[in-house]
Amino acid sequence: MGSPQITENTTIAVDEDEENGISAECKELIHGCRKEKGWRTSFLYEFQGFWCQPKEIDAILSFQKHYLARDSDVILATIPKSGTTWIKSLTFAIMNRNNVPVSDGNHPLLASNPHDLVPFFEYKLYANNQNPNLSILPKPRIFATHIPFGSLSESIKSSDCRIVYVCRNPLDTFISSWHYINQLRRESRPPIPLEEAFDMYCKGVIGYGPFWEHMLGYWKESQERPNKVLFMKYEDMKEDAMSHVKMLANFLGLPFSVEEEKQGLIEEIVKLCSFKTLKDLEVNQNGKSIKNFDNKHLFRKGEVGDWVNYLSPSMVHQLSKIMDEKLGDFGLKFKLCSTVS
Ligand code: PAP
Repeated sequence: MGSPQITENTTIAVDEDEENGISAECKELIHGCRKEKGWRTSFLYEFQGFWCQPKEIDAILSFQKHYLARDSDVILATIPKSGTTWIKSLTFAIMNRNNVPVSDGNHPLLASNPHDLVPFFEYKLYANNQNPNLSILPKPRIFATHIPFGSLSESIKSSDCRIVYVCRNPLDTFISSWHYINQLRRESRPPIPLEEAFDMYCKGVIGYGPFWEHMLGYWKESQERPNKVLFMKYEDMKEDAMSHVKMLANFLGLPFSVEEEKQGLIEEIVKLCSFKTLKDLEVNQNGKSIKNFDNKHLFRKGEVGDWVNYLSPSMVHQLSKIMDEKLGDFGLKFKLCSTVS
C-alpha cells in the first residue's frame, strides 16, 4: 500500500519556465506543434490531438515508452476537475480495505491527500524520472492519469488492467477549472477573465482537451470493452454514492461480501471519502500535495450545478449546443442540476 519511494511532493509543476528542464526530444517535438495561449502557462501545445504543457508532454513521452501495465493494475482516468480526488479516495479505500480497516483512526486517507496515495503518471511518476522502477510498488498498484484514452501506452491497451473513468458535466467542470486555475495564477499573473476562459474551453483549448474528445475516447472503449473500462459520472455518484461504490468494487473484482454490506462498510467508505470529511481534514486544510499549492483548493464546493452562479444564458446555450453536437449522437448526456437537496 502507498509508495514511499515515489510519493515526494512533485506533482503538478507550477513554475513558469515552461521549457526549462525538458528533454531535447520534447523541445524539438513541441516546436513542430500547433500552440495556443494557455490557461496557466504561456502556451498549450497540441500534442497527439490534445492540448498540453511542455513538461506534461515530456512526462507523457517517458510514460508511453516505459510503463508496463500489469493485469492487476488499476488506472483512474479523468479530465481535470471532474472528480479525480474523489475517485482516488474511493478506489484507495475499496482496494485497501483488507490491509487497513476503513474505520481505522489511522487510515491513510485521514492523514494524506488522495493525490499522495494514488500517483499520477504524468505529474509524479514520470515527471522527473524517465523510467521509474514501478515494480517495487506493492500490489494493488493504483495509478491516475489525465491522458486521453488514445494516448495511453500500448501495454495498458493490450493488458487486462482495469480503467475507471470519471467525467463531469462540462458546465461545472469549466467553472471548477476556472476557479482552480485562477488560484494557481494568483502568485504570478492576474486572473483569467471568465469570458476569455470560456472561449478557450469551447474551442477545446484546455489541458487534455477538447473535453468532448477526452470523454468520447473512454466512452467508446467502455461500450466496447465494459470489463476493461468503467465509465462513471460525477453527478450520478453524487446522487447515489452507495450504489456507485458497490459498482466500483464489483468492477475492480473486489465485491463486498454480504457480511461487509451488513456491517455498513459501503456507508463507511462513502463517508470517509465524502467531500465534507476530506475537506475538513488538517492535511487538506493546511497541507500541500501539489508543489507550491494548497490542498484546500482541491475542495471548493463539490456540488452539482454551481455553474448557474457564473454562466450567462448565452454561455449556457453555446456550451449546451457543443455538448449536443459533439456528444449527443453517442448518447452521452449529463445531469446539469442537483436532484438531491
Ligand atoms: P484535479 O483534477 O485537479 O485533481 P478534481 O478532484 O478532479 O481536481 O476536481 C476538483 C473538484 O472536485 C472540485 O469541484 P468544485 O470546484 O466544483 O468544488 C472539488 O470540490 C470536487 N471534489 C473534491 N473532492 C470531492 C469529494 N470527495 N466529493 C465530491 N467532490 C469532490
